Amino acid sequence: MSDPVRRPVVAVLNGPNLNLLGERDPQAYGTATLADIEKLCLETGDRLGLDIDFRQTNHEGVLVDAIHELRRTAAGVVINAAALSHTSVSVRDALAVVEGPVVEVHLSNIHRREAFRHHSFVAEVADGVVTGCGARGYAMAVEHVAHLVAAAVEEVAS
Ligand code: DHK
Repeated sequence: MSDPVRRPVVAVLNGPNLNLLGERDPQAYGTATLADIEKLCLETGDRLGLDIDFRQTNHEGVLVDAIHELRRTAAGVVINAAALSHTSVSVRDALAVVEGPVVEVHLSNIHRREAFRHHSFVAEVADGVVTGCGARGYAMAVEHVAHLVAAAVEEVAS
């Protein structure tokens, strides 16, 4: 029996309160649940030949630990740190040591909302930011990570 071919893993990390998507402020966040978004990411990953490691936590330290765990093994990271995007230097510093590309995603357009949401510590260390595209933004972020990973592989090969 041959070994199954291992596909690159893209981590999709979600911060506080995103477990309540679907019921929480649908005007801002839409009606898709986190399970719907996970399904979308898995489908996008399948299409691109990637495995998706999809996680959510309400705890800053748990998010930092997850980033440390994945920093070398994940081909790239998509992250919606939610409220921690605007407050957490520790999440920012953890992301700074991730070896692969990092793409930040927000469901809502954070620049069209309250002033305290306009700055993101995550954006400072991200290779790209998708904001205001709703659940579809996650698929766009996974696609962009896949593009950056493929570009890096090509550069090494050339
Ligand atoms: C999600 C949250 O929970 C907010 O705290 C951020 C982000 C925006 C989003 O749009 O996905 O400000």
